[in-house]
Amino acid sequence: SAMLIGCQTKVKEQINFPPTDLASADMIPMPLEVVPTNSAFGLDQFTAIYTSAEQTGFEKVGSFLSEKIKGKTGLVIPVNAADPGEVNGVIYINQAEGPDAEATEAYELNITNDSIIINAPTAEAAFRGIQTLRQIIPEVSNDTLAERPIWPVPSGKITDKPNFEYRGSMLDVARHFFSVADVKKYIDLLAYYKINHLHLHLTDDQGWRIEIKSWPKLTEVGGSTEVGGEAGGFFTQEDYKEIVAYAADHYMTIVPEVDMPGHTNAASVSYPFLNGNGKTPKLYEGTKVGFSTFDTRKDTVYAFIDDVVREITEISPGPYFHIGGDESHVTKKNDYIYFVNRVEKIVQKYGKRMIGWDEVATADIDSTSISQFWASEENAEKAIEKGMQVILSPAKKAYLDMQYDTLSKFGLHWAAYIPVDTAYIWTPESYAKGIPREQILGVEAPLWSETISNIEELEYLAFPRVIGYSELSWSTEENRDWENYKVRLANQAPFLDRMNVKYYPSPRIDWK
Ligand code: TNX
Repeated sequence: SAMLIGCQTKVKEQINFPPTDLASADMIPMPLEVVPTNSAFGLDQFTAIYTSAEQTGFEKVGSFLSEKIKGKTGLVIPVNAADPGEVNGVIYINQAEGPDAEATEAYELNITNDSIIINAPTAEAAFRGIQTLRQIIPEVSNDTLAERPIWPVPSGKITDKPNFEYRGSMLDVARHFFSVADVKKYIDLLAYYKINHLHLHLTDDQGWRIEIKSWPKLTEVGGSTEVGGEAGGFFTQEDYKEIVAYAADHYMTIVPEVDMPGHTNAASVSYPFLNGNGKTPKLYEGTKVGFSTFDTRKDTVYAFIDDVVREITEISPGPYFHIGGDESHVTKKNDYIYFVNRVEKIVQKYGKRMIGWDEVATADIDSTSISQFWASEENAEKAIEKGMQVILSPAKKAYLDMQYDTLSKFGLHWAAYIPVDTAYIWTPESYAKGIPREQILGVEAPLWSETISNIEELEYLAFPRVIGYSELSWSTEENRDWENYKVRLANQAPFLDRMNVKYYPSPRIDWK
């Protein structure tokens, strides 16, 4: 429970708040249940935050909230202050068992005139809850209610939990490299919408972007260029750890991907024994796919992969390791199956669950491995038969690198044009006939980077569509509605502007 040591709460003054409606507040993703009570909590300079004890992680969540309130309102709100001075309203962030013992991200938010109480079983759940709170703090203060500015937070009760446990986006740092700062900015934005996984596509034909200490040429040589021929770049292991830690502070898991046996030209340029065709390939700056492969019948290739998986898993606390496995068009079918089976064992040896693009389900893999559906329903059905869980990333609906329309400055359109409504209007629960709800781990929106090379271009393709995928993965089917969503989306503009996000101003949205 919250501590209130030495806190002098003065008698609450009566403020006549204009009526509010919590149910129509601009929350994305839409919470499970919202019961408005039509009044408000007056957030102001006399508000204080109190949390459950520091060792539970709750105090850190309180500090995060305080920092974000400062960024939005300029208010400096103390956290667990023994002597906070005059206090006229409290935000409590409490550790409390919810009704659903299995829902580690479920929280309740109770907003009255006197207090805001967040009850959550874990700091992770509290973190999800404070994102909701951030979203319902008005963008501007009301300066007519009292002598001081007040941000009236609409009152009522929210009961919330995610529909899917895996809510993700992928960033391809291989075709074009993106800096640690870029990745952190993307994490900030995704976390605001309760996305909890960031999949990093770390290697491809055009570049190897993660330092492997036992194989230094991977980055020295294989990381030196990118699509278009500019200098590439790579994450040192220290950089990567910084990203992992930053993600953890946002209750987000990094999912590392090393794409193989195809998409491996950069690795084979660095160490030519890997491809087995006796030729030393050249660095590749184009955008074709499907021309490279590892030699799947050489033990030294698996020794190499063992080192790579070991070094990356050592600095990846999350449960997953993604082996790619897509578009291995020049690997013979039997070789591909043999390869995936062997690499799955290496991933498991290092204590991780393997994820692969949907083709991996053609191998004889374990039910604990995960198939990422992008194109083939046939492969998805194979995964389902094997009892595997599936992450939904259908290219026609969820690929962030698809152009919005024929006028889009960036992006491809091999799968579809995906305007903002098309991106939102589909049902993960029933998208593919053969994939039952129980075997869907979640939804991920991949951003491939053949056509984008900096954060502004990244933002143009990801925003606003990725905001919709957050709702598709967090909110229940009955709580999702395009007409309702598009109004809430329009009202994200002040936040996106404040965060300096160069989103695509889709003409289908009446931006605020
Ligand atoms: C297909 S989707 C790919 C990527 C490309 C992408 C471009 C998948 C598993 N492979 O190699 O970047 O299309 O949209």
